[in-house]
Amino acid sequence: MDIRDYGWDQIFEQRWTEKYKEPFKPGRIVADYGQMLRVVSESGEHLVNRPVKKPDNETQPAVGDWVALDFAQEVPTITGILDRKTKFSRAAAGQAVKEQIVAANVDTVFLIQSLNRDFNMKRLERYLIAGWESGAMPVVVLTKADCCENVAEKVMTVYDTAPGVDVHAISALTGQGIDGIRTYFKPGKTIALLGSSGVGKSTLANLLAGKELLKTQDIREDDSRGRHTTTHRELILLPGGGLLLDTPGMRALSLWAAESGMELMFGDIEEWIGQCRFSDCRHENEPGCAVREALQTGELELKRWESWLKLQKEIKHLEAKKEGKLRLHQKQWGKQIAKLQKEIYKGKI
Ligand SMILES: Nc1nc2c(ncn2[C@@H]2O[C@H](COP(=O)(O)OP(=O)(O)OP(=O)(O)O)[C@@H](O)[C@H]2O)c(=O)[nH]1
Ligand SMILES: [Zn+2]
Repeated sequence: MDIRDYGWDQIFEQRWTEKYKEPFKPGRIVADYGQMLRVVSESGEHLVNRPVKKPDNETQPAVGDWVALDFAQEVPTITGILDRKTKFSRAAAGQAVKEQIVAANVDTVFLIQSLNRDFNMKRLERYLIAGWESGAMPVVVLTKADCCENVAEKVMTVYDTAPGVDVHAISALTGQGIDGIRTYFKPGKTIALLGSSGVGKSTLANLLAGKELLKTQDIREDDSRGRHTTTHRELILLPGGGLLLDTPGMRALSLWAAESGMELMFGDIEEWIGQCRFSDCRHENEPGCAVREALQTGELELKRWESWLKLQKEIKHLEAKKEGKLRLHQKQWGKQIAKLQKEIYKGKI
């Protein structure tokens, strides 16, 4: 097996030589089954255990990661993770303040939305922010073009919101736009399919692979989404070269990090804000507010401004949650140290 087909390149080679040597071997995680991970290395495919999480290291391996495999054991084990080139993350569902890495070391992220009733610019905006943030190149793929009367109009709307991003309207049914999609798959390049459940990720994956990879279910009569069918993440080597990562449909994309994504998506707004007379301008009715002015002249669209406000609120909330977690950690540490000091003082240690 040539690991270069799986995306191994000079950058990883360099990161590897800085950190590892024989008998360790590099391998790429191609599937995540929860407790078990499937890894490809030069000697083939291996099923390995998910490494035990250590308290001082929160980094958990994700599909797409390059890992160091120790073959000295009977069953190969993961001993380390190479620094990632890119990662597409979201905030994990539930109460815990936790990052969930959906895809690691991807070169391009297809942000997929269907052109039927599901089309939602607000949702696409969030995907674009997370897409830019990932470090990979975001590409918008609008599926089910056969179900839409005004494809060109919708494509233009996306172009307006995401200048500089490629937009493709496709149909798995008629084959429209599929050739354009194929151009992204080059040997060693990894592309992740990201989007809500039912947008047609698995259908597209099957089409690109030229065979049934994963089961898709027929759409239900009563809504425009498909059933949730893809259960695990899997990286697939395509026959013509290139790697495809189909991911399970996401119910909601809660942002995890957004700084550079916000800047790339809303750089103009940040510029307006910089021009307000008061540095603490709330952009409500202060004199010399450049944002209000831009809204009045129409240079800044109200819809975009409202999006920005809403996202900003969400990011502040997330930052506060992250900070709270950090403080809790510090508090717990503080308690342990105080206890230790007491014991030393009492001569117990
Ligand atoms: N009309 C039409 N239907 C499509 C197209 N692509 C996919 N579908 C249908 O949409 C439904 C959902 O497709 P899937 O490929 O399972 O969607 P998914 O994004 O993989 O869904 P999850 O696995 O739940 O994340 C299925 O019934 C497909 O047949 C298309 O281009 N046109
Ligand atoms: Zn202002």
